[in-house]
Amino acid sequence: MTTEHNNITDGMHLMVDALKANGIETIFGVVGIPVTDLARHAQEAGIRYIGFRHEQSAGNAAAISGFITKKPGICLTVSAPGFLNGLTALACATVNGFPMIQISGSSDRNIIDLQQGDYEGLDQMNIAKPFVKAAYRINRPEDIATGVARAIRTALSGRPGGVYLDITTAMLSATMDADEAKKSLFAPVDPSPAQIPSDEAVERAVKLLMGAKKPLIIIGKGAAYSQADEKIRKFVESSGIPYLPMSMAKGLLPDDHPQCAAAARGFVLGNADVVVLLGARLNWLLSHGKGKKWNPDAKFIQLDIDAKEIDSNRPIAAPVVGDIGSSLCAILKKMEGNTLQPCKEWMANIEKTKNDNSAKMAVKFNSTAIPMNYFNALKAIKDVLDNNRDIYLVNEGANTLDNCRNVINMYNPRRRLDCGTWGVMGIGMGYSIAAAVVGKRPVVAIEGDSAFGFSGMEIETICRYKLPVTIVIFNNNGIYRGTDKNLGNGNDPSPTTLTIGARYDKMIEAFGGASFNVTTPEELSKALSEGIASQKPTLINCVIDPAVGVESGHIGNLNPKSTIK
Ligand code: ADP
Ligand code: TZD
Ligand code: MG
Repeated sequence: MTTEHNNITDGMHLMVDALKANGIETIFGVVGIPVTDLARHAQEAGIRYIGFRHEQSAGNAAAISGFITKKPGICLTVSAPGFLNGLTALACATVNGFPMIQISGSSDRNIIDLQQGDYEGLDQMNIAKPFVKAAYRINRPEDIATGVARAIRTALSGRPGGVYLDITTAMLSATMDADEAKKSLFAPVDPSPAQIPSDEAVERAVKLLMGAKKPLIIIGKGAAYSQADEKIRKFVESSGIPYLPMSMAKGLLPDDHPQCAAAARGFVLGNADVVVLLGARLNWLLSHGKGKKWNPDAKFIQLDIDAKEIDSNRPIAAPVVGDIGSSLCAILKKMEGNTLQPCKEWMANIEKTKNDNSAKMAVKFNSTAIPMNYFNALKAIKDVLDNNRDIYLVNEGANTLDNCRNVINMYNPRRRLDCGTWGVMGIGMGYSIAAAVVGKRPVVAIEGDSAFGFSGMEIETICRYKLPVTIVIFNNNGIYRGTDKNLGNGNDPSPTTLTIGARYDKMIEAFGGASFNVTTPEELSKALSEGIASQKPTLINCVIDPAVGVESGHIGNLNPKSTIK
């Protein structure tokens, strides 16, 4: 409800009313000039406001809440530095295809445009443009409803992404007749319309698929985002085709599904003759579909909402441009009555490879090494999480990321939240907070010690809002490992080295959270179980052998090494 005085309202109140009219339930942000009162009034109006310690984490929270809920996540920032701090997360949302709106207060246009030096003055809208789907500015309260509606439709439609919404200081305090203001409010109709693929495209795809001997489905986070879970399951199961989940698509079908080929990844990529891409880009995460990992003769069927994505890295034999739900519906219909028989030898070879690789993994799991390595530590976590399938898993780091992704099974859709397309560090605490707040379930964050440092101060936010987040820090004293030497003569630590033997668990004690320092799988298992069951902020410092990490984790091939020693 607008707080009305003499039947007058102002930009701030009307902004809140417009967000409410659009079903926005949560704002993530950091306040200051000129948006403090806006946050106050949002809270007053029943929108949940989560105040962070740094805008990047607030932005990350907004971005991932967009992925989880299929509604734009809202990040509120102050002008110039606050805006810029949030911008990394906004750019990241765009790159990942998560719907997010960064709403930022901005300084006096007249002063900015003449570069006369305003308090926190910056031409924010123009700076945001290259990083977002669109940037809009609202200059008058009369335009608030339209500005908010356009931001929402832009964030959600087609390939989702980041939108920047600039709200000027002058607009926030400008007044307007309250009745007119109320009348101006609206929510956009069908902001994310179904995109139906053409009949020819579907026909072409099904024809190619029916001729496949060694078919493979790759499920990406676009498919996870689309929430077409039942159709995806039906497509996979009725076709009998093996599938690979990309990282954030894990759990769309349970990772222990008999058709899951994750444990035979190299084999299936190297040998598949027809590959169906379901909301997954052929970007670096799939070696661009080229090189020694891939069968050079593979043909591709690509289901994507964004026509520009097709042929980006390899020619696509059968593009199906549409939303995943509509496209799969049409494909399933066309496949009715046709039985696809992936060749028996293909299925048997995948099974054999999976079994061989699982046996190798079991040997690693059985390691009794102390200090723990990644595998006996992750095995302890795996056993606990197999009994807590409902949780959100947040994960970042290098070795901590790659090994965790491979070891920990997911059983539910959109529950694995990680570094995503950019492999960015610093998403950990923002993602955890959003998962707890909008996902309304306990969260377990598995963090490299370096990765954690990028957003570590947000443990205060986690404690302040009493969120059910258990953070496990894989503490190996550094970036990739903790044993590197300074190549020079000085006494400084090497570039990859962090504090040896740091006790991250002590940090959360300052804010009233529970803390554990663990050195064995048994201690880790107990602490993690307790943390999850308590539903209270918990931080576990998990001591990992500083020598076992690999430089750059699984992407060492992308890391240029000096040739002159
Ligand atoms: P991953 O990293 O899991 O491989 P990507 O982020 O690279 O996944 O790819 C996701 C793809 O999904 C993007 O190309 C995006 O355009 C597409 N996409 C997003 N939402 C939908 C949707 N609802 N229907 C179809 N495709 C979608
Ligand atoms: N800065 C940002 C924003 N993103 C990045 N990805 C990096 C820097 C570079 N980087 C990685 O790619 S992984 C990583 C950094 C700094 C940290 C790895 O160390 P960790 O994990 O402690 O988190 P492991 O288990 O020690 O490998
Ligand atoms: Mg580390």
